[in-house]
Amino acid sequence: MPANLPPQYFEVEKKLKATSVSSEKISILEELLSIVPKHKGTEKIQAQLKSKISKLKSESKRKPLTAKHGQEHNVKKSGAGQVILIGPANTGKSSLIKVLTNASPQVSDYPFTTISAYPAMMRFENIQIQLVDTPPITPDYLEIWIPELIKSADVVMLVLDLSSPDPVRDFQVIIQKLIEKRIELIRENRSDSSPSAKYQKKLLVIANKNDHALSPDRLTALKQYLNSSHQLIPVSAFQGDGLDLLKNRLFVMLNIIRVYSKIPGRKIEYDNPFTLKKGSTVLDMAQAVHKDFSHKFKFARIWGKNKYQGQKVKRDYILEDEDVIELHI
Ligand SMILES: Nc1nc2c(ncn2[C@@H]2O[C@H](COP(=O)(O)OP(=O)(O)O)[C@@H](O)[C@H]2O)c(=O)[nH]1
Ligand SMILES: [Mg+2]
Repeated sequence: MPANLPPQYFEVEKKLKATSVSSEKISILEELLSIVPKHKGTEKIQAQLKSKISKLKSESKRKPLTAKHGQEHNVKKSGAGQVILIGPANTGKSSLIKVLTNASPQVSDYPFTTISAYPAMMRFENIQIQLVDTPPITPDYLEIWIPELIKSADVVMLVLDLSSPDPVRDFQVIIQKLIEKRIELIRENRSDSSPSAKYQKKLLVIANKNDHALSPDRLTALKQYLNSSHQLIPVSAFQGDGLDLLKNRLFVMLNIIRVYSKIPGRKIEYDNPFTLKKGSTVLDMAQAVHKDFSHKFKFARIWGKNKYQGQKVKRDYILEDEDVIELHI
């Protein structure tokens, strides 16, 4: 049976030859796979595309994933979670990274000052959260690797600018650009995705430059537009307003808990918690402490909120944020 590929397929295929960056190749191959009509005649092509994608993906996993001078834009994950900052040009993404972390990315009035992915660590209470700065997304330009970074991030922070004439329009442009890449930014994890979206990511909207003279009206318009469909926090990187709330929100959105390991006769290391997914059990904690502990585990004692202190618990006990666990093996 003939494959009958649409002309669009061959257009996209040309882009494949133009790049040597594996994350871009993966993205193009996925696009080709979505274009190929799904019938018997194209089964072989579909299988070839899928095998190329999985080969590239496993290769890129083996490589050291650091942001190298504009070549690979994969960022090695670090800390308790990864948050990617995206948005139009000059909204203050790099300025926010600067005030939230110890890093010093370049800040300027010119668009495209940030040209690569730039990771930096933000302290929240006793944990570190990774923030990743990115170049701007504009109506005509979206770096091919940004959607890839979004797909692997835990949370997306979209930074808007209250000194821009129309922040609502700015928001719509970014959402639309990502929908074209089949990425839907949502308030919380939802199962009812829109039919065209393949990837969903949790979104926090930040309205920066809340210090600007015209910001109140623009903030009102943005609030009305987003309504309850997205979480919005007004901030000012200049004045520091809203930054504590921002950090708290990110922590909640990462869906993690901090658990401390107690070893009899030793001090509890409150500044060095284990971070686990919400819903994790005592057994997950045992595994995090040492991979052999899950086999040897007998019982645990627990200290924390809303429980008998030192209570004996079994392996399937569900942990809460800031619980202290003494493992008995
Ligand atoms: N008024 C005001 N200006 C800001 C604020 N944050 C950043 N800017 C300015 O906005 C411009 C762009 O900032 P930058 O961080 O480079 O934006 P990016 O392109 O999104 O990374 C610079 O001139 C900053 O000084 C803020 O909170 N208030
Ligand atoms: Mg920047």
